Amino acid sequence: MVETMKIDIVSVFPEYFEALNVGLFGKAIERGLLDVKTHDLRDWTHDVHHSVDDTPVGGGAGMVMKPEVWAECLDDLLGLKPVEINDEDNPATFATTHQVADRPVLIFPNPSAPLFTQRDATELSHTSHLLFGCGRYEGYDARIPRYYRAQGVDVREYSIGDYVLNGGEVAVSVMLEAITRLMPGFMGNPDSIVEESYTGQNALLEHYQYTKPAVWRGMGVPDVLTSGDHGKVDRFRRDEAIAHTAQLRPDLIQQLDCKSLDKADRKTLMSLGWEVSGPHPRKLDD
Ligand code: 6GU
Repeated sequence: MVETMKIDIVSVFPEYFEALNVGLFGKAIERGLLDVKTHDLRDWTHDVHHSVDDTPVGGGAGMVMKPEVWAECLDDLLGLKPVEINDEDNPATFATTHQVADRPVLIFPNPSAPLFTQRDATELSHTSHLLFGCGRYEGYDARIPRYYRAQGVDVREYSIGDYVLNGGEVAVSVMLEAITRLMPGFMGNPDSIVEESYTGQNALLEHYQYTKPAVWRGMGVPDVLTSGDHGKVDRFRRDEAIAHTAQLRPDLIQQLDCKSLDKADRKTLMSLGWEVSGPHPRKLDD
């Protein structure tokens, strides 16, 4: 028996998520691994204009999504009754607790929130019920995540990168894909997950990949890859991954645990100007 992950997505553009029916994600829905429901936030409005936003308190440009509409929607989806809460006990904060129990996780995409990483995706891939609330316009009333956190819901807010999108829909698609592909049984070949960039504690960017022909338009592939010596191939790829990462993402090298590096890893890093005798690698001044 497969364990189904329930996914609710609330948006003012639910049709955006029709694209989820294609590819591996669509297959996972067909196979019952995912139970995806999209909801139109405007279904929870009561006024003739179906308005979901209002002007910001304190002034300023743009519009902010209203708490009442969101709360009616989220109460329905979470099976909660409205309550008055003691506001002092519930400060505005980005939650940093990371514990997945068998309770729903409510996720709000937010460009001003902490970055969504592979670690978050891995953790959330074990959740049985994910609920995504897509904000539009300038964002949503900050009391919404605070309220549901106070109700015992595991509320997360995430940004997917340092750039601004018009709304949360694209960010939710990104997070959903990153999360669900890590579910047991999602991928045809689970091995392909293991070697990827950003996997595990010791994240490195991947080495270059080549396929046949060995010479294409005059361009060859590194000899070692056709040598048949698997040990040498592994070492070559590992060194290439370390070199790429050191060049493009020195922040990832700095996070490596030196104890997890073998002798050849250390030698490679030292040749690139890194010191590896402390707990984490440290770039020596050039
Ligand atoms: Cl999560 N939302 C929006 N609107 N823009 C973003 C983002 C999220 N992450 C990066 N840019």
